[in-house]
Amino acid sequence: MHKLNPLPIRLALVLVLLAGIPCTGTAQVVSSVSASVFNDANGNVTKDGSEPGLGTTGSSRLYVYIVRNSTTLIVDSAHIPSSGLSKSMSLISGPSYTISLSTVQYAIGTNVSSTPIDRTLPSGWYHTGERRGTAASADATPDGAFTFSGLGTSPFWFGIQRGPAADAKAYLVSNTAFSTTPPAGFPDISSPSDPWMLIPMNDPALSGYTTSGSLSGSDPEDCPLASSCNTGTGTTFMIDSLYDDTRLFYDFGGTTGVQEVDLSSGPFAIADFRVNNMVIWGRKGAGATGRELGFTYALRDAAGTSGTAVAYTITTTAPLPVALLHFNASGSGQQVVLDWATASEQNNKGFEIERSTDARHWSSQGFISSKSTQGKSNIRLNYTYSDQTPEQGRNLYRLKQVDYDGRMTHSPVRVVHLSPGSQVCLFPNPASEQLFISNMQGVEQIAVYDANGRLLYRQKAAGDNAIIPFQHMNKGTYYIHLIRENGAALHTIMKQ
Ligand SMILES: [Ca+2]
Ligand SMILES: [Ca+2]
Repeated sequence: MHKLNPLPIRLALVLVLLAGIPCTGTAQVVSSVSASVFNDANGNVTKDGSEPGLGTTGSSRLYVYIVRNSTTLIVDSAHIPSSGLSKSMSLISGPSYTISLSTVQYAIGTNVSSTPIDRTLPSGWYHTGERRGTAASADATPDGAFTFSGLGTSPFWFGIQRGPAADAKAYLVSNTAFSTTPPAGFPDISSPSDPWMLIPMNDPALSGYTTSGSLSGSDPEDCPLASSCNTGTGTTFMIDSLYDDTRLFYDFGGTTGVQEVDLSSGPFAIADFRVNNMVIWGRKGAGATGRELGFTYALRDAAGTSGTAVAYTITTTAPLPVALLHFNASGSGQQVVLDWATASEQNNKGFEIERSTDARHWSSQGFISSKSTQGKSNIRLNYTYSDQTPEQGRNLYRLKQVDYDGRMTHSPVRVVHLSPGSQVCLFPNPASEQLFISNMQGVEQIAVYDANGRLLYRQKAAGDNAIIPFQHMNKGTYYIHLIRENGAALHTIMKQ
């Protein structure tokens, strides 16, 4: 096979280059320039000592093109060798040129107004900026193109680098790993009307990854090994979005202290991330499959490029306990009425009513089934229960919320005192011949008024019961005033 002599080819290329230079017919001033492409890990558009030259982005070769802006023609080009430093390219005098970096090959003489130079870098690669010479200021827009005028021999510098990748994480956690007590220095965001629970990000329950619960990822320049950007490695993470029912708090230390992750003005940056400084809150009722807790986050590398946001998801084995909006107990005559409401329910079978007089021994009084559909609700549901047989004196009540899978959670305890005086009984009503009053413990006087407020009758109470003669009363309304040392009660009686 005949082997070509490379020398004539090089000569032919020079001729082609010269043919591409527009001739104005006047004397031409010619200078030669070169371009250097380097891996700008820290994004400062300066080739720092440890930043190598680059001739390719992976499998893609790199080229630079010089376009004379007045004609929009490519007047010279060079391919970048592995050293990152191109051959010299020729310039004639002219007011304005643009030098561009591309992975696409174009012929000299190409008109870029009809065939624009594609400066898009392969996936994962980013321009960090361009400059001419080491002292000159960089182009404000990192886009692989730099417009300049005038001759000179200073090389052109193109910084490129690869973006980082955060690790997607998914945890399955027992809902018992969640707490209602925040770590020291963190605020308690829970309230009776909107209850929440929390898990610190360094909790051992967040397991299954080499970096446990920490945010993590890698970057080809900064931390190339898998997950080697994580807690304590000086890494910046960006919180990109929050799931419903999730809130995050981070302790920045110093004067900044604990801050809530706030996305109202875009992704939330946490520089020099530390796993010990993050607390994850979940709203009660949430957490299980279909209503997971979590957020999305990205890693930001030393050059300032944020990678794609990935999910950090926590699924709890059961929903965080039902969210009780309120729970009240009140005595009314001979009965005690309990009422409560839920803001949301997950897997809720219903509520066992428990009563005690000593806060140690509890007995079940009945069961109220959940009003939700199959235990699941995202709207307010109201419940009532009436205890017709409370004990005299102190009654303690609590709700035992029971899940379909047998798990249960107790509500706070409510106390109702039924004093003997509250059970006074007047009968019959309407009255005809006599009015009987029983259970009058503590009553000192009895007074009877007519509908106009005139006192008709007054007597001292003697014992727990009394009989008031009514046979001479006219038909109508009467008021029976039972007077105690510490107050009085008014009862309305009809005479028929
Ligand atoms: Ca640099
Ligand atoms: Ca990087």
